[in-house]
Amino acid sequence: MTQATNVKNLSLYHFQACPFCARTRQVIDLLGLDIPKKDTRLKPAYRTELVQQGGRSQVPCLKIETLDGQTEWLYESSDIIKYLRANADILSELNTQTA
Ligand SMILES: N[C@@H](CCC(=O)N[C@@H](CS)C(=O)NCC(=O)O)C(=O)O
Repeated sequence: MTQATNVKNLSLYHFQACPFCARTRQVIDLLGLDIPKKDTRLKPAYRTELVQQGGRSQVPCLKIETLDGQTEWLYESSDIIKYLRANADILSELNTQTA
């Protein structure tokens, strides 16, 4: 798992009606994290990106880009939530980009 201190940018692939996405968005809000969200139903190009680069169309998926140019695609809401909760202090310092 990517060290939070090595994270450059995060984004969440999701869609509104997905309950697992809703749970993940709720935790992001509770933790006060500013993570750009990419709705794969509103913008099919995001779904294509997710499938081609992440390997699966399943949402939610957290895209983790690192300072050394690597990208990790973290699937499963429980794993995403666990990662965000464990690293919230460090991740809240991130200068996130707009989706
Ligand atoms: N166990 C997964 C379930 C996620 C899931 O079932 N997502 C659905 C939407 S609610 C999905 O992406 N379905 C489309 C697909 O798998 O391609 C989680 O907790 O994240």
